Amino acid sequence: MTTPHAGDEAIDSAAVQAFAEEFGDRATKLPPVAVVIAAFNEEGAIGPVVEGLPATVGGLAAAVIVVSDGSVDATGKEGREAGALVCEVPVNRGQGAALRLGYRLAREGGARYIVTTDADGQYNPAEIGSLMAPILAGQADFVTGSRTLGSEETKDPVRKLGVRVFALTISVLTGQRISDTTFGLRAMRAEVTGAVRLEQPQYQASELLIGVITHGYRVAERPATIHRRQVGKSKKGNNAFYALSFAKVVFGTWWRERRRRQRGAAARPAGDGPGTPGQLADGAVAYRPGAARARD
Ligand SMILES: Nc1nc2c(ncn2[C@@H]2O[C@H](COP(=O)(O)OP(=O)(O)OP(=O)(O)O)[C@@H](O)[C@H]2O)c(=O)[nH]1
Ligand SMILES: [Mg+2]
Repeated sequence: MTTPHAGDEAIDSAAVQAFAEEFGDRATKLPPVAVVIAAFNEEGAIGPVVEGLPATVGGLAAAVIVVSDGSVDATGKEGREAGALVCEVPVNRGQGAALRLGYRLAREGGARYIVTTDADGQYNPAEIGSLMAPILAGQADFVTGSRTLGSEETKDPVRKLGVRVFALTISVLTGQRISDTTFGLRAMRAEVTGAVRLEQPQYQASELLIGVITHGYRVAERPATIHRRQVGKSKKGNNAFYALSFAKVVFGTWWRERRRRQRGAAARPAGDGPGTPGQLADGAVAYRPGAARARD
């Protein structure tokens, strides 16, 4: 249940319509996999990223959807020239709002699976296959890459500590062991993005993750790599601001989802409990879907 606010809904609907008008069947008859990228002023970076994505994932054809909101450079042009379907939103709302719109375009266009990556070239497209594998094998609904299980180039100790602290916090709050909560390379069944409540305009990563876990979807992690940004600038803000904003989303979402589940439990017959953990091959952890998947 993605829930944009009233003004957002008008912006999203106009963008969806313009997207369909520009790309016709390419937008409305998507292949099974849609790679969704939020991009803001990523000229020089977005082209090579789109060109570097695989045409097929696990034997399934893939299309690329770039959502650029309020970019003032050639992000949109460069994305189109590289072969992406570009949705341009006139106002800048943030990465979370852009991803939410990208998920909607993917679902409404008929994609069955969604992969996310960033426009800044920090992720390795060759790792998409390993993230999709548990989903295609029917073992998971949502798979996130993990730098803790894989590797990272940053030397920033604050960032490194932050990744671990937030991983521990979300693991404790949700009961799902997770080692990286902000990794931008992810794969999921498309329906997951329509079931989880997504309101955060900017820092959506933990809202999506906590929502997916608390809905009882099967979550897994795979080792993955994060490189340093080579082109352009980070949009994240300084570490302290980011950490505070992120913490607010983590606790706010956890509390909201806890209340949703309590309301759901009160309305459900006994014995209809939450998901239970299971173990996947390669040490990845998955949760089995349970009645916690109840929609609100
Ligand atoms: N459409 C859109 N995309 C955004 C916005 N802010 C960030 N992004 C995109 O989100 C992705 C991640 O942004 P980054 O600034 O690289 O943030 P990050 O990777 O979390 O942080 P760094 O490690 O500092 O790079 C990139 O593809 C950005 O272009 C936004 O307001 N709108
Ligand atoms: Mg980045």
